[in-house]
Amino acid sequence: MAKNRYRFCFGPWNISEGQDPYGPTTRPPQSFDWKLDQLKGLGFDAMMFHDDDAVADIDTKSESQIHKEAKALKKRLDDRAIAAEMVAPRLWFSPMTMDGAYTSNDRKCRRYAIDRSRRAIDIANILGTDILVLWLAREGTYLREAKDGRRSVELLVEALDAMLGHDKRIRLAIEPKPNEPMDHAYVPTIGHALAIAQLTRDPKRVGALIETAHAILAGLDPADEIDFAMAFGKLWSLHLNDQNGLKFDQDKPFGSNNLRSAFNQVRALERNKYGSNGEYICFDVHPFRTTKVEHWLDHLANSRRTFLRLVEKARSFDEARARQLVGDRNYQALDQMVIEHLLG
Ligand code: GLO
Ligand code: MG
Repeated sequence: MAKNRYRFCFGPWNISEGQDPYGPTTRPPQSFDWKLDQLKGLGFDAMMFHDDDAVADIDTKSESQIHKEAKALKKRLDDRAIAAEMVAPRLWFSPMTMDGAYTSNDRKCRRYAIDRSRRAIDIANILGTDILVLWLAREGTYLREAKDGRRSVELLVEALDAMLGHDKRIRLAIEPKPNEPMDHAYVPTIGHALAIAQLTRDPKRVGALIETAHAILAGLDPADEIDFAMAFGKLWSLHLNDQNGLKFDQDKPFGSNNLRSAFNQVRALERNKYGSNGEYICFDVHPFRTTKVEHWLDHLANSRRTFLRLVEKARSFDEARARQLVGDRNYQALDQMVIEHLLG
């Protein structure tokens, strides 16, 4: 496999138990330590953390207790030479985030969301990462009339400003998603994320995380989203996976549904030199509900393997020939050339 600069990560939630809205779990839960122990053997280097993956029951704990537990986790990570790629405040579980977090109509709930985000930043500091990921899960509406869209943008900016003010080094990576759980989300695309960044007190520290499935759900080409964010120097993390059309968020293995789209995402990463500033390739993938316990790491290993094979495909693609065909406007031949290359 190609020598490459890429480093990989996943989150503890990516070794999941198989529940869906219509049925219970199909695999028993695994301990966090077991998940950590699998990571290196699978060829991964880092782990992503929700704030409460790092410090369980975070809402019931004092600041000093949170710091103490985060430090203990940092030691366990160091002992295993595992990095923390990012921390993300989980702002969609608590009853306080039922109607949104930063854009809740209830001031007390908005305060809760900002306080919790500040604690997540403290955890990121302790774990040695300067990236706070913001998947704005419930920032949107179930029905249009429930919130004021203009006011919601202002509230989002206020919240981002509070986070930027809390820590001079933290970078905020917004993970856009157009829907689910909301009918419509306020930050559905990379363009929205980067536009909101411009309204904050420090636009340089507000960037983005692209997830393949989320781009597809927005009707966009994930490779174009990658090129767009990287043209601004703002792609700080990445959730590669796959998605079959406009339905619930599937988090399939990378390349599982559309190999050509996966190839184009890898080509975009290659031409933009993603990873050269230390960014990781994260796979936000889940095992199928049918997956047996003995196979439940395969979606991670397979995603990584497919990615590396596509790096080889991107590097062995005959660029000179492709340029010739582009020059000749022979897209018919270019199309077939890509297909033949992928078929090998
Ligand atoms: C869900 C998101 C979710 C986030 C994770 C990190 O659709 O992709 O998995 O990436 O919670 O914030
Ligand atoms: Mg994600």
